[in-house]
Amino acid sequence: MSETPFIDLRSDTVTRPTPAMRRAMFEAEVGDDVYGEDPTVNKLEARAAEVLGKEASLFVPTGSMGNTIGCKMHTQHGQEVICEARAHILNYELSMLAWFSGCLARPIHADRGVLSWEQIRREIRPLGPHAAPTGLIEIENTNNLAGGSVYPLETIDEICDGAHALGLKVHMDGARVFNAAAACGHTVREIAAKCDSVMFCLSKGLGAPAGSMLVGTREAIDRGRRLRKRLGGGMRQVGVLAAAGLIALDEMPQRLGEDHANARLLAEGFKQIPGIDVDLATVETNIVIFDVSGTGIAAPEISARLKARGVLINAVNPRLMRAVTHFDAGRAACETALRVMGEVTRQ
Ligand code: TLP
Repeated sequence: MSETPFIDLRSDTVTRPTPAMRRAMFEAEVGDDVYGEDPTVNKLEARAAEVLGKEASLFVPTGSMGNTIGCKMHTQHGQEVICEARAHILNYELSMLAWFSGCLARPIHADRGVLSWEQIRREIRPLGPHAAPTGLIEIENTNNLAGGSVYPLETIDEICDGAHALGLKVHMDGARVFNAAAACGHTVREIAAKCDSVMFCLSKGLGAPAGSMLVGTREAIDRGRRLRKRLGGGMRQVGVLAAAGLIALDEMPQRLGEDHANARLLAEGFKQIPGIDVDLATVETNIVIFDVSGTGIAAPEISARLKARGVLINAVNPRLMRAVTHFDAGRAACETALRVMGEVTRQ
């Protein structure tokens, strides 16, 4: 396996498949998944549904496609989707919510990125002479750009109960729901229990080379399967990827605590560097969002200086940067990144 010369903290998407995944991919039994004949995909879909406690699941190439399908399957054109202001569906999916589902995002800013039912309830709109009706509530757990924050289980249940009482569905962007589970001490099954659909990524902290899952009722997933085909996501002999996904799902969640400990190490270390500020209370999982404005150096410039010394950390905007821990950047790599950060901000 070739080694990257960089310490790459840009995202947990950069993880490379483990030797066990590569072996499983090599040996995978495959068939045409558009005909429902790929045994490894079928096994992965059954396993994901079981782990999340839902009737069915769908293997999709990316988290973005999973969210696109999840939003589309619960909504109609001309509706609004309530989400948090930093939501991935609003900020990082090329407006697919508008483009494909014909819906408008109704963003609400929440401290720490965790919406409460009370905040959501105030923004729910019935169809009127001026207002488009609310069609769906979307919650992101963990909330990526809020620093990987975690929804407490009671908050999720309260949001789902409130939404369901009004006839509304809840889709969870659970790209990192296994990180949420590791941090809050509940199972992903408990977290997903009341949500109508959950998308989660195999390709982030769980380490698969590609792929995400969308889980929900059999009826919703049957609809989702047709939407996936419309989007060009019918992938044929894709058991080669599902084989890695099965290992990601069953063997990788147990180690996410290490990533969380490394994120804390980074956050505490960054905080000691003059001019860098981190709210340690926001660091619950594997993401650290930190403010470099006190250094007097713009975040993209810091990013460039780090890169010149072999460390990759992206700027979110001129003040903020985001570091994400994962199994390809362990404790020693994080310690080096801290040292280099100290050096480049002193320059
Ligand atoms: N997030 C990526 C970037 O797109 C920002 C990252 O590096 O974190 N939901 C959430 C919460 C995500 O963080 C991401 C990816 C997705 C959905 C989309 O997943 P992919 O990249 O598989 O389409």
